[in-house]
Amino acid sequence: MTTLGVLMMAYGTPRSLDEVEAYYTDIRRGRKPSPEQLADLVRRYQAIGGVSPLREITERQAEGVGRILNASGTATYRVYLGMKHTEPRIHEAVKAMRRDGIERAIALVLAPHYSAMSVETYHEQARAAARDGGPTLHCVNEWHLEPRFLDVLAARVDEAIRSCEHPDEAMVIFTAHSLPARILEMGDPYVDQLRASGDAIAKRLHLKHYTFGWQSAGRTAEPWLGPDVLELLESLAKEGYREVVVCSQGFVADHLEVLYDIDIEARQRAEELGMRLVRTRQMNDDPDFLRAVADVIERAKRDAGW
Ligand code: FEC
Repeated sequence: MTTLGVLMMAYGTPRSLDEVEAYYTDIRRGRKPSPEQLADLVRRYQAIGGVSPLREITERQAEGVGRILNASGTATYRVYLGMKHTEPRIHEAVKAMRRDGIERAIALVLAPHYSAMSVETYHEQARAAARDGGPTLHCVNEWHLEPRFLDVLAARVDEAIRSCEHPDEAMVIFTAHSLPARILEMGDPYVDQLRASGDAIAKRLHLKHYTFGWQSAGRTAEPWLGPDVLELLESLAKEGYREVVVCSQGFVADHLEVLYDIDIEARQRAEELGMRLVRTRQMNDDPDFLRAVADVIERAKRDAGW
């Protein structure tokens, strides 16, 4: 049986505070951050303990998905991890596949919702690296409606609601990373996909109170998708809500944007407004979540006719 490659792609995180400047410069496509911007980012990493757990979690996710795929017996798989902003880079993972004689690979980003400004940028890097000498890539654009993924997400939201003092009165806020608002004029599906997965969860759980907000917008002059979760908290407090459940549905791991932006910044704002904020647990290496990702890959294999 020939081995099918899986190019699993993720954001990447600095290994130590010393690497933050290079990381930030990479995110900014080669433009160094100002000393103030750098200091602010270092401060946020310090606030979550100095380093983000993202690297370790991503590695466990890749390893776990590989184990599940190979146990299913549908093919022999080999998973290669490629990061967008740190080592091992996406192009290095593609090169490693070529070196190992992998001729075909499923490419998947560990982010369920598609945008030309997020998932597509990973795919562009992967395709560029595979152009000369392969492997042939089948890229998965989105997997936000994968049934098993929705099962896990619904269970996490349900668990958080149950931990509220007044579950029937709590407002659920589905959040995702904001992007520049110009994606709306580009006809980008990102916003619709986030609404679709949030609506699907709301339907399953018969949620009476739920809404959508954006988090972690870039610090640039152009308009970003809103409302930002911090502003949303203010309007919800004015409407009389006293408990909110934040589900960062656009992310599948614990990392800076969850551990700082929600757990520290948003929680503090909620407390100032007299509200209690409960966050849903992230997917990390939950076996049911890893099974969902394996399902996505197996379906992609069938779609590719491999
Ligand atoms: O834990 C960690 O160390 C890494 C957490 C992390 C994840 C993540 C995911 C996404 N981002 C997306 C878009 C943007 C855009 C900009 C941007 C900037 C940053 C900065 C940090 C950062 N992002 Fe990120 N992102 C993470 C971390 N991101 C740090 C820089 C400082 C800051 O703004 O806080 C703005 C770029 C620019 O300035 O030009 C746009 C999207 C995702 C979710 C999809 C994915 O995972 O790829 C979209 C995790």
